Amino acid sequence: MKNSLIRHLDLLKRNGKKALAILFDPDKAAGMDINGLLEQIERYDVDMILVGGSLVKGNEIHDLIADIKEQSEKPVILFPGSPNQISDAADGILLLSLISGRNPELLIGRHVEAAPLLYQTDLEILPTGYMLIDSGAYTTAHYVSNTLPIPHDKPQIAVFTAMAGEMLGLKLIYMDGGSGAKRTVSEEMIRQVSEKLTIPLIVGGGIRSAEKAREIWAAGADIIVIGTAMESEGGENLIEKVSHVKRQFSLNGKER
Ligand code: 1GP
Repeated sequence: MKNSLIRHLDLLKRNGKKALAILFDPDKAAGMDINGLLEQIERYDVDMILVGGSLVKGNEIHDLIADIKEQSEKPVILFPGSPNQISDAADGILLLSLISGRNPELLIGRHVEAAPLLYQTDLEILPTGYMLIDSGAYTTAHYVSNTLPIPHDKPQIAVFTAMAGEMLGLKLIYMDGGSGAKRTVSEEMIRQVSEKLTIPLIVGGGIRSAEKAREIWAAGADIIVIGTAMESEGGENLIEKVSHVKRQFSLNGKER
């Protein structure tokens, strides 16, 4: 089984380096300047492209990945809302178990459906403990998953949940305020969770500025995900600015 992406992310973490992921939701790609964004992604220090969303149809995913692959060498990783978003055109898949919720379908049910499909692909499987965190808005992810998010001001619940995920053998933890979150996961929650994890911590939801990216990385996130901010004008400049912040972390080592 492939493990080069996981190995790369582990190595970055061990060396105190940060990673940047840009998320494309195929549902919203029509109104976006994907070519312009891909130019910036190639030019600056983006580590990977995530593709997926809560409400995407299978063929949209496949077409978008084919377009990306024509223009970009970066690894493309599926961030699927459902098993119909599996595409062999990508390099890997975040196999998400929604460990913040108590919906058995999203803890293990969909994975059973997906397993025989994944077995036939060359995708690298990245087993990921996915945690939805209350972000001040009722997001599509909350609605579609039919689960309650972890309260924004209860870091200890997040810590214990993430620890359980790592103890179960998951390779990544992803704390997500949901797409377009009004507020990001708190620095305090990120700090407490990252202190207890040895596996890489991904944080996403509501990151719309280089300063916010810096705060989230400094609090202890290893990988940040930016999606919605790419849908508005200025997304291309944001890639340049955030990539500059990321480089500073690499030069300075751990900034915490
Ligand atoms: C959503 O974490 C991702 O699942 C990215 O969030 O779209 O708010 O950047 P945004």
